[in-house]
Amino acid sequence: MNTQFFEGQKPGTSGLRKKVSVFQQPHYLENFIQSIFDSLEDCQNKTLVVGGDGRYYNKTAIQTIVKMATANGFGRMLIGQNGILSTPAVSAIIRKYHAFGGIILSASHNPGGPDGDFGIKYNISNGGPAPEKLTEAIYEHSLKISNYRISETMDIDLSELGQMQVGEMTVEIIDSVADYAELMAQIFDFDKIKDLFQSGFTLCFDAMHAVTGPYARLILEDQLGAPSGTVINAIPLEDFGGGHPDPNLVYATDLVKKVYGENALQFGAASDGDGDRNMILGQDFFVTPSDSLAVLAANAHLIPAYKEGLAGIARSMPTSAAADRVAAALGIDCFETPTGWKFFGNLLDAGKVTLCGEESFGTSSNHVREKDGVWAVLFWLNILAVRQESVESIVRAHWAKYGRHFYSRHDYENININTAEKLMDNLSKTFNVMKKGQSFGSYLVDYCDNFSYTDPIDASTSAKQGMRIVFQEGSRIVFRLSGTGTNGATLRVYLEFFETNIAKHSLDVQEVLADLIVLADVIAGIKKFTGRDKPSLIT
Ligand code: VG1
Ligand code: CO
Repeated sequence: MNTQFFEGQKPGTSGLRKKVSVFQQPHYLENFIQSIFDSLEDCQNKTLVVGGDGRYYNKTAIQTIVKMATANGFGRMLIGQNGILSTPAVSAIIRKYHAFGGIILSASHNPGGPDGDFGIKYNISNGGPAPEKLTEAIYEHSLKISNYRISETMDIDLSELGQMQVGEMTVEIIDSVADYAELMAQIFDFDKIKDLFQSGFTLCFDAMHAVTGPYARLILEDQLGAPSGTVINAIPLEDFGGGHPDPNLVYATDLVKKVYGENALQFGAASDGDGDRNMILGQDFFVTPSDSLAVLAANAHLIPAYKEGLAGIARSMPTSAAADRVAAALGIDCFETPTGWKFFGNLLDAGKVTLCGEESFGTSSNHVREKDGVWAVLFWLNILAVRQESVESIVRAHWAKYGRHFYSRHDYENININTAEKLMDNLSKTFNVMKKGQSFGSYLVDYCDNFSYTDPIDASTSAKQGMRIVFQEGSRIVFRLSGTGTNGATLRVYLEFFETNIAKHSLDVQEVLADLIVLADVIAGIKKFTGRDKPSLIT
């Protein structure tokens, strides 16, 4: 068999992501699925959960996976109705039914449709993303695979709930939302949130034509009594309505219109393609994801499931240190991990942390092993229901108490891969000669390095996880290349400026960060290497 396209089957930050047309090449999907199965311990008679975000190719891929799972000896498959399961729902279902693992079909926030992206993630029995050791094994296997096992059974009906046999394997089509909704009701005070909605609180949830529509509709509108129409863009579409299902101020335009300006609603939220990200907005007010993690941590005692307190907090390295300050105040540990949810799994399993978060609009807790968009929205609503204050006043009070980490991420998308590598090489040379105390205007270098992580539980190490330069007094610039893009390379520049006296600064974050933005270019030569004089996306 021709092996020329196997070399591209290297999973990135979050599974394998490629253009749909790449997955449509003969044997491509099958090779990757077989590489997963072959890299696992024995799959005989085990249970496999499968679902996706509803994007183009989701159902086609599921039919292939069913035929391969039965040929590989799986005993049982649980599939979301119509192929729909959000990423956190897959995690919850794996855990609830003690499944062996799960396959999530999604390219997350990347656009979908025949010309868009498709992706595959494998999750292990704790419900979390496959750790690096396994993704490496899958990749290595995909380089040498020469055949795959598939049965010649008929396509199955994904639309009707119920059970059927495919060869020796039992397939159950399950409700996409029920198990997840049941878990949310165990965590949060649904009665309090109901009262909040009853009192006339105004809100909007933008599902961005992606997977969270059915989840948010059932939980917010049917169970908690939010007015019908609260959830917009609620039907998952194969091409996400032509949009970019990434919950930020640039892409969630329908939501932004409702929460800013005249007649602004009190609360707005959005989630991404596969339902693991969240954006939180108050009236005319944006909550940065890093601040959101810190606010959730500081208020966790108000939520039934966390009222006994938090074991610890973890955040990805580029995420601001706002959560660290809350952890210090609570007297609990705060762990700093590489980018990607898979690095939180061991800490959660070992009971070292309760809450985790990333600057890329991801937060979650030990209830699953993925980040969880709808959970984060319910967490905020539960806090609002208890505190009876606005989002803005809660965040401002938080800054007044802990100080504020002004934060922004600048993305330079679709740059030439060689150019990006040259820029990073050059940056590491610059870092090699950088000295502690060296000054850049008023910024004095504390240290700089290429972040390397040793897992505190299994001692596995992950090197080269991002170039960071940390200045005295806590300001920081981090540079790293994305592991999820499918067009060329994406350079991410993370900017952070810490201030205790928050009254001192203009509220325009980009203005506050202006010096650091210039410094990032001085240090990394972004303009010189890429020819770009501004980022393509600012969040
Ligand atoms: C990005 C984010 C990272 C996140 C990952 C998957 O990765 O930066 O924080 O975990 O996407 O999120 P990268 O390598 O492109 O920076 V999701 O919602 O796309 O599964
Ligand atoms: Co996602």
